[in-house]
This record gives sequence, C-alpha cells and structure tokens, in this order.
Amino acid sequence: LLLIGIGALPAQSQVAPLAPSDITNIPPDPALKNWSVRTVQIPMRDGVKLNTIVILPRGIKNAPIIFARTPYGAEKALTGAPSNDFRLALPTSYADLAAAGYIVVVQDVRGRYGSEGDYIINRPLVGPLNDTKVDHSTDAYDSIDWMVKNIAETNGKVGTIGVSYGGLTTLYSIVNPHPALRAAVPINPLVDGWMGDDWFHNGAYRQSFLDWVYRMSADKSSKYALQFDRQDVYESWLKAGSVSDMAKQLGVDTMPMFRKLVDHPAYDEFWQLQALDKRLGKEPLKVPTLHVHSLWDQEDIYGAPAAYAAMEPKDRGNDENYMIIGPWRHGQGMVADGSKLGAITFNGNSASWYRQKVLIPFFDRNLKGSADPGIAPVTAFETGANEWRRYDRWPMSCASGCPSRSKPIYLSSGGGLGWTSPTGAGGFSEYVSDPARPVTYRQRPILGTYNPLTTWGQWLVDDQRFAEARPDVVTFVSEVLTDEVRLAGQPIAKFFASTSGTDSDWVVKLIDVYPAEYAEAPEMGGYELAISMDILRGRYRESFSKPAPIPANQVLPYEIKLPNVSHRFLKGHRIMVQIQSSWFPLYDRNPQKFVPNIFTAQKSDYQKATQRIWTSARYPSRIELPVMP
Ligand code: PG9
Repeated sequence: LLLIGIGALPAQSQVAPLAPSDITNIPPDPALKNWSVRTVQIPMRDGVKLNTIVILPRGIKNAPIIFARTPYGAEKALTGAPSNDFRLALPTSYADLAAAGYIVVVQDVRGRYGSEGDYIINRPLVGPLNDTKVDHSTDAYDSIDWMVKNIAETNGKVGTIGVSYGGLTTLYSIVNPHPALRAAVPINPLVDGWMGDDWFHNGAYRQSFLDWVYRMSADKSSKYALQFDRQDVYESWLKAGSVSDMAKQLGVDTMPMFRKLVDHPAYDEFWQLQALDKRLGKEPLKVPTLHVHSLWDQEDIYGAPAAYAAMEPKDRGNDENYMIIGPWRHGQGMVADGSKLGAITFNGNSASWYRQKVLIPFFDRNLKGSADPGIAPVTAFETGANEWRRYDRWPMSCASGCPSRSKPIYLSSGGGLGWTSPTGAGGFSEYVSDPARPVTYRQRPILGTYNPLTTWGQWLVDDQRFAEARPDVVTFVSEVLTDEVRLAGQPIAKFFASTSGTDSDWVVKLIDVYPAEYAEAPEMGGYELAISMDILRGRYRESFSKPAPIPANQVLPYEIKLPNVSHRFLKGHRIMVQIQSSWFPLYDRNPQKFVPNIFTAQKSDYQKATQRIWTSARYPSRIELPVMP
C-alpha cells in the first residue's frame, strides 16, 4: 500500500506556486470603524509642545471633552484589542466614556513619551520648589485653552480625570482652573507622598518603588526596566542592606529623584509644600470634583479622603465636592471587573456600577447640563455587608463633630480586645523584633512590583493568619460578636509602647476575623481580612519634621491615624488587632538604633529590640473605632 501511495504522488512540476504573501495590508473600510484618532502637538506658554491624542467616537459633535494627563504613555490608551469598535479598542473606562458621548483626550505630561520639555517627577507648582513658569496646573490650563479653540467637535466644556499620578495631575488642573474646566474626577490621587501615599507612610520609606524611580528616570518612555537578583525580592533586599546600598547595586543612587528621597527623609518643606490637600485647602472651590477612593488602595490610600476633607469646608451647598469610596485596589474602579479583590467578593460588579451610576451622571450633569442625577455627597461601599450607602458627609463617625461618635476598643494583656478599659496595673505583651528576620508584608515568595506574575494589587486583602503565626507579631482578639459593628470613618490607634532600642517602627492592623466554620463560603472559614492598617516610624512620634531618638525602655504614647474604613463586622465574626515592628520588604527596615538618616544606615546599625505593648489602666492601649449606630 505504501509503495502504491508513494508511486501516486504528483510530479514536482505540478505543485501550485505559493502566493508571495498572505499579508495584503488592507486596513478596514473606514465606514466600519466607529471611532477615529487625531494626534496633535499642543503648544504650552513656554513653547514646549505636548503630545496629545484625541479620540473621537464616529459622528460626535457638540460634545464635552474628558481630558487625562499621564506620565505613563498616552499611546497606551490605544493599545487595547485592535478593533474597528472603540468598545474593544479602548481601556474600559475610556470606552464607557466614549460610549456615553464624550471626546476622550489623553496627553503625555511634559518630558515623557512624545512630549517635549523636561520631566520632573511630581513636578511641584510654580513657587518655592519650582523656579520655572510652568507646572501641571499651567499645562492643563494651556491644553484646555487650545482644545476648546481647536477641536471642532467640542461643546467647549472639559472634565479632567486620572488615576494615581494621573489623579495628581487631575487635582493640579483645579488649581487656577481654566474657565472651560467644569468637572474633575481625581481617582486614587497621589496627594501627600510623605504622609501616606506612594513614597512614605508616616515616615517609613516604601522601598518597593525603587524600581519605579529607575523606570521613570532612566529614559523618557520607560524602555528600560531593572530586575532584582532574586525572584523572591525579600532575599534581594535583605542581602543588600539599607536602601542606599540597594540603590548603589542597581545604579539608581545617582538618579535625581533618589537623591531627593535621601535628602528629605523627614516631613520638611520639600514634602509639606507639595502636599496637595494643604494647597487645595487654600484655593477657592471652582470646579465640581468627584474624589474616588479605594478602600484597599495599595499605593495611594491617603490621597482621596485627604483632598476631599481639605475641599469640603468650601462646599457651602454640599453640591460641588463629592466622594465615592469603593471596595477596590488602586485604580480598580476604572477597570472592567469590580466584582472581587483577591479572595473577597462584592456582590456584583462594583466598578461598572460606579461608572454607570456615579461617574458618567456626574460628568453629564456638569458637562452636558443633564438633570441632577441625585448623587449623594458621599457614596460608600460598606464592605462586609457588601452594600452601597449614601451619606451626606465623610467621616460619619469621629471623636467630635460627626453625626456619630467614635468608640475605643481596648487591648488587654493575654491577647483580648474589648469595649471596657483595662483596670489592673502593669500588663504588657512582648515580642522581639529582629531586623535580620523582618516580618513580611505578605507571604513569601514576594515578587517585585513589576514582576508580571505579581499579585501586588491585592496584598492588602491577604489573609493575615501567616503574620499571626509569628512570634514577633502580637495579636489581640475580641469575643465572637453578638451584634454587628458598623464603621464609617478613620480608626485611630492610640497605644503605649516601649522598646529596648532607640528607634522603632510600629505597624497596627485592624482585622475582621471570619467565623472558623463559614457555611456560606467554606474556604473563607477563619479568614483574617485586614480592613485598615498602617505604619509609623517611631522617631517621628512627636514631630513629623524633626525626628528624635526614642528613650530606651520608656513607656510612651503613640498615635497612628489608620486608613478610612466603611465596613460592617457581621455577627459571628471577631475583631482583631495585630501589632508588629517591620513590614518588609515593602518598607525599609528600621535599624532600631537611632541614626541620622535610615536611608544610609550601616549594616552594623541594625539591632534586635525587645518591644512591649502596654495594656493597663495607666496605659490603656486602644483603637478609636468610628462606630455607627
Ligand atoms: N501610585 C503610582 C506612583 C506614583 C508615584 C510614585 C510611585 C508610584 C502610580 O500609579 O502612578
């Protein structure tokens, strides 16, 4: 059979010639495409031209513009699935806005990607920190001015939007705003880089952004990326020593932004003058603003509520300064799926709900003159209960001046947590904090922030049982709750601690412990969900701008303002507090010996310390919880 088969093959000359190529280079018929793009170079007042991409849904006219300014590449707005349909081609948020009848404009900030000029990371406003005549406020102004005069399809009204760094440029657009700017939506903005957004939290340095510094400084379009020498960066960082040691190893130490960090470890004027909430508090409120906050924002958990609070006193009619608080990670409100974060689910797609019910109606009202959609001044997702709630202000509960009053929950020796203050004398919980074995912020292996396999965006909802199991983490837990506990505001940790060292970090975590047996979702049984946690570098306990050694072995009061919560502890759950002295390698290690600048600590400076959290009548350590009726 085989022989017959071979014998039956056609002779070579009968094979049909291959066509030169199947590639025809025929673009889709423009009539099939429901959008178009125009790239323009917009001149600024100093002659520098900014690369700007104008996205126009087909047939659009007399339409408002939604304007975003980014350091991460405006072109990336166009790198969705190649499609003749903008719903597929654009990122979800831009696609939703285009579908709602908006022209979407995305611009490279000066000095990045296609834009001319010098790039300065977080370029401050013209003034003591900026001796040029241009900043993000003037660039937004000049761009808007050009757009309303040169984009024929617009109705002359503009709204600004952006996430994170783009949230910062959005907030800058409302400082001395152009008259055509009628609405702003800063999302998870970087507002105060020292107090609680990207660079530091209460003075503890977030070294996980060292590779960000490299990417943003090495060239203008982040062509280069650096890799750590280990997949588990915990090891890379521990081997390296201080942040400066690592920076030298990676070649970041001479980059201007890194020098600024090393030269300004404390909350000096460099940071104070850039704090946008402080600045916005001094500006008139001219542009209706919707602040977007994510409860589990792993990068900028401070910014949105701080900017909202700074602007709120100017909103006399309670109808110009809005906030939405979602159950999200950084930027999750703008992406397709808001139905879950890590292991936590939200009873539907909270992100698309926000875009359709709040974001677009907010823009429609201010940019198209649509009827008042009745958006609440504050819309907050209550995690735990998984419900959206409408409030007329934020916070709803605090020590004084809010509709409800916060209530302390006390730590007790032996690991309890309860509503009555301790009566006895002398209790404490002790642990040894060893910089050679720092507590990790999540379970190892810990992948770099830019490792394609990382789940960095969800670390704030990681199950905290891994930390509870360590001898250098102390845990306090309540009885099983027989009533629900609702929180709406900012918890404040007020605790008494001593250390055998002369400097120390303190990390406080407020946790919802699920019932051990959880029939609804058995895999969640016993889950320890952190709802609010933060770090304080002890040297700043009296002043953020003037660090001072901690007197060894003295019991001292500490206060940490924890991130905002909108949460319901359900019946059958328990409330937990964990305290520890490192959160590595997200934050650099405190040597636990006072040194002038922790960035340049020597290996010999790192020492073990014995830590005590005091829990007596004299030292009633507690968390002030923003409880609701
Ligand atoms: N949160 C980001 C960032 C800004 C500045 C420094 C480091 C990170 C961002 O997403 O833009």
